[in-house]
Amino acid sequence: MGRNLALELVRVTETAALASARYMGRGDKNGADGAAVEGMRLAFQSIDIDGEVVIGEGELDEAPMLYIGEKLGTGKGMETDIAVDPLEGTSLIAKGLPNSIAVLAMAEKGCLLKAPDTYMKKIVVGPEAKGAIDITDTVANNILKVSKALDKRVSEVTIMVQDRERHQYIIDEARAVGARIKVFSDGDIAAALAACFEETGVDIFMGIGGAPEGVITAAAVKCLGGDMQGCLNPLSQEEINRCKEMGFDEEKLYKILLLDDLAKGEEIFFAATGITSGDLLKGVVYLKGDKAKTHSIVMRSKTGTVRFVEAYHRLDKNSIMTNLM
Ligand code: VTB
Ligand code: MG
Ligand code: MG
Repeated sequence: MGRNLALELVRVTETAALASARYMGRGDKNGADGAAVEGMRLAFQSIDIDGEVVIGEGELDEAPMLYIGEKLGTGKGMETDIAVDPLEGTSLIAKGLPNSIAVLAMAEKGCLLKAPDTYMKKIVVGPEAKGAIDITDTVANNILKVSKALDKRVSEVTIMVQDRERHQYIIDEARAVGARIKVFSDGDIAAALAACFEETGVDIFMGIGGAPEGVITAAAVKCLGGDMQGCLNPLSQEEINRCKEMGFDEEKLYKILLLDDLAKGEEIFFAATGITSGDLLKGVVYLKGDKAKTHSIVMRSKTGTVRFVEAYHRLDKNSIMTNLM
């Protein structure tokens, strides 16, 4: 039963990617996001799960689709928690920049952290550096420990950081120890994924981004055997209130979240499809004759299988796509 699910899920992210890729460079964030959300929701309808969105597009009153608490799937099958980001990187697609993806994670009911919509401080490394990170330690010490674990010179260790003022201290410390730095404008799930694959040349992802994105990232890291730590990082009183409303009281609010606090259990699934080409995934390409090509990753924690799926789609034969065009 569980075995088939991972491959089913990739059809969901493919559909979201195909729907939103049409908006590349058109300056229309909302149009791109809406198309991805609708594509994802339609594709979920035929999957045999009794799923519930735990991380989605907001509360019911904010979003008509893929809202937190929405039921997904046919209702037959495994009870699951689902975390979705149908278009991760709305400004990337709107501007025609790299690294936007359609992404989702699924686990057994109760196994994905119900994270508030606030910031989270995160650090991620791949399997070879598992155990070498400590979010409470300095940037420099983390780099030094990872360099040792990877048997690389510090000058060869590359850390990936989102281009934001709030990350200047990371850049300063990384420069001071002599590490390489790769900056990205948006999309920290894709950046964290890149850190889990040696061939991308990215060794550490670090920074403050969305907490919901942090949970989806954790699911991927679990599947890949990498390591991650997080800590909620609300930046305003309003965000602190939002955390409290979701059960993160004073004591829990600044607790260090280990991988299993973010995503736990036996069965974790992760699927992502590139929308615009990035470090790991190629973007959607439209081909002659009403066809399109997608590039995805799909993983299952129980077996540790990681698949890259290159798919050729006949858009004219896909009822969801013809409806969305
Ligand atoms: C983060 C990150 C996302 O937006 O949420 C970021 O996790 C928001 O940061 O991947 P700012 O508020 O500084 O823009 C993304 O990069 C894209 O949704
Ligand atoms: Mg999104
Ligand atoms: Mg996002």
